[in-house]
Amino acid sequence: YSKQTYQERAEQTPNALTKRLFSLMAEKKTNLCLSIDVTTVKEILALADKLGPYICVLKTHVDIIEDFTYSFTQSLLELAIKHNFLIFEDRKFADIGNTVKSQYGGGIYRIADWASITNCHTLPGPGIIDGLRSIGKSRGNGLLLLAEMSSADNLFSSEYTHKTVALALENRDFVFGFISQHKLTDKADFVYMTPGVNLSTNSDSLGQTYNTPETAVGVNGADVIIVGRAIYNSPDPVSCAVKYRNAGWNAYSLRTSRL
Ligand code: UP6
Repeated sequence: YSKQTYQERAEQTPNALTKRLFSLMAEKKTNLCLSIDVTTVKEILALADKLGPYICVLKTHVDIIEDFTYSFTQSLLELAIKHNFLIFEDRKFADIGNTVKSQYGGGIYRIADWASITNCHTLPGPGIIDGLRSIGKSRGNGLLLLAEMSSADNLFSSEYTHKTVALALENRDFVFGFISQHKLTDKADFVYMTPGVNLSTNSDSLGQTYNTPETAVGVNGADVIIVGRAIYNSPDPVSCAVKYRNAGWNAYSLRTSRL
């Protein structure tokens, strides 16, 4: 699949969410996901409105917002429609099926009602996927499995990653891809989203490690690059987002070129 274009994959996939994502990526010519890890509603909405035209996915950590109210999610959904991007709540669920059901569908956040994408760890076993599916599938949402992480000295082993891929293959009605550092299988057309992307530094002071868009997309086979601080901390987030969008798109164009 790494040589196929997003458009071709949109046409071939039976999964409606994958189809929607690849289609809008092809249409907007962007494989950039903005990780919007700022902590006030005002900042998030302003950035989402300005950067919306250049991104395919907006990734949130809703539990870091200081002044969260549920109406924020409705404003974000309006921007998602206006600019044609998907919303991904990076919740990294990690509990038993019965608990994640309540965490995903309920509480003050009601994540399943506004985020068409969320993710989970597979450490607890398949029950976590079943719990999330029981809330999300009927809403047309999809799940990404954490198969690898960007942080230094993480405890993900290759065996754990392989078992996570096997779980994804067994649950393709709801699992449509991975958070990973590499493309992991040719067996199905999954979406690979890769965090830890930065053009100007290799690491932060708390264990984050970074690759360039060229490495993530061109060498490691990512479909979507996830970029946070490099963009929202820059003095000019719009031109910075354009820079990452172009870098990600160029790497993809080279990867899929058949010349
Ligand atoms: N994230 C990672 N690495 C992973 C999984 N998720 O960095 O393996 C998330 C972080 C953050 C974003 O929670 O929201 O991706 C990366 O942000 P940054 O670009 O500012 O480092």
